[in-house]
Amino acid sequence: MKARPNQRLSSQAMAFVLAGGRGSRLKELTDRRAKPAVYFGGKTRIIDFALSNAVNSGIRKMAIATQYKAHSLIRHMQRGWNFFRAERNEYLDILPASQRVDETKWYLGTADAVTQNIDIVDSYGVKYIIILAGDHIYKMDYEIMLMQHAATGADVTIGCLTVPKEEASAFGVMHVDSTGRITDFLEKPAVPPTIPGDPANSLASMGIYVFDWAFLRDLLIRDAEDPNSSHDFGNDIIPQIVKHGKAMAHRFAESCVTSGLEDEPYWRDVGTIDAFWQANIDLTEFVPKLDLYDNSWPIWTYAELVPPAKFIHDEDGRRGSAISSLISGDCIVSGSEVRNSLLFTGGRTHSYAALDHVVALPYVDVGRYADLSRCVIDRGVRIPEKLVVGQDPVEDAKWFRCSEGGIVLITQDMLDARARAL
Ligand code: ADQ
Ligand code: ADP
Repeated sequence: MKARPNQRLSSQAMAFVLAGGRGSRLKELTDRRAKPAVYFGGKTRIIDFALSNAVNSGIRKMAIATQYKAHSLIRHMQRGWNFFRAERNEYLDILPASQRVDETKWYLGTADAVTQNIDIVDSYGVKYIIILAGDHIYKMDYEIMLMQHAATGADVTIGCLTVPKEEASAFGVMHVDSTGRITDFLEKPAVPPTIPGDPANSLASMGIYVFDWAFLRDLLIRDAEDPNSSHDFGNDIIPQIVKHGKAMAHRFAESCVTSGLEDEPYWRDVGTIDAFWQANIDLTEFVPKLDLYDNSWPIWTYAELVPPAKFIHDEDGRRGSAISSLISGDCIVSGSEVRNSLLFTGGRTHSYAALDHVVALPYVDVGRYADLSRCVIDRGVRIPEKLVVGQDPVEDAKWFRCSEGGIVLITQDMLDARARAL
């Protein structure tokens, strides 16, 4: 592609979104949908954050690699992300595993997901490729990362952030020199090295990578022939470049300051029930760290055309309100008290019900006198009258899934089993 002066680098870049992982730590929430398709924040899904970041950064070419339980994700993409126009040189391709090769095979690893689609990426004619995970909650301007990549002439530029040492084993952990060059990279080390001079923290990879496509293309072709490779970015591709090439770190905290998007860097892998619940509840804070109301950086999604949320009082005329809560369209809060909670689209709460610190996914119906706290309720669940959750951990554990952090996950299957047993 011929670059014109003053052109944003994002117009010469594509985003390749990895959305194929199982996300098994979200338990029953990912029984029927892939983690990127899980609902988050009242009306969006997790993948909307990475895709919105890309669109808001000016990227108009995207590919999304899916494999595990992709139906819900693909349906969401078709409904909400269908505004790319080929006649304006905009593309969004959904790339399910085993569509592109002769033999039936899954994507072996994250790098293989790109390798199997080299011809599609070629067809976009881009100079840069940015690899993203479809399962993180954050706001980030990728143009700033592209500019750093182009300015330093790096082989790869990796988004990174500071994490407490105790959590660092879940990440790729790196050392950088004073110029920001990565001198060492360990994928998910059992004993994570810490930042020199900061023994409590490690520098972790966000799993976001910028490459020149020509460079990555060559590397992937060689990697595909390597019998010792697991064809994964974190395990194979990145360590190899750190050793033999030039890998640079792009610090998320600095990027936030430059872009002005967030006062305090906010990035979450909502990979467990506890983390998922907490990140949703974070949004109910007086001033949440993640601002969903910033019109300059909208989180795009598929939104159903629904009537406004409605609040009506009970027979005594007393209850019927929500406070410190996010209430989506088509919700009816009827004679109940909702606090510090999220009701996603189509939620119904009936008289004398009380909800506190509850994350209720779309079309949840809470029966009269139910008393729920610190729980996540799956889509479409009908909570029976008088159900009490969040007060007696032993009772909760009899019927529902209780997380390490004491959050209760409720699905319809669990409620049906309970109804049969009682
Ligand atoms: P993980 O998140 O553990 O570590 P991985 O499980 O490979 O890495 O998932 C990365 C992304 O790829 C996820 O969005 C997942 O859904 C998707 N994915 C996984 N397997 C796939 C496959 N076979 N085909 C298509 N998509 C797939 C990575 C890096 C670490 C880094 C963390 C940050 O390896 O170095 O610290 O991300 O979260
Ligand atoms: P979504 O996550 O797309 O909003 P659901 O939670 O309703 O929708 O369903 C997720 C996926 O599981 C969809 O692909 C849907 O077709 C499928 N599904 C929904 N309900 C059931 C069910 N009771 N049994 C099996 N599959 C289902």
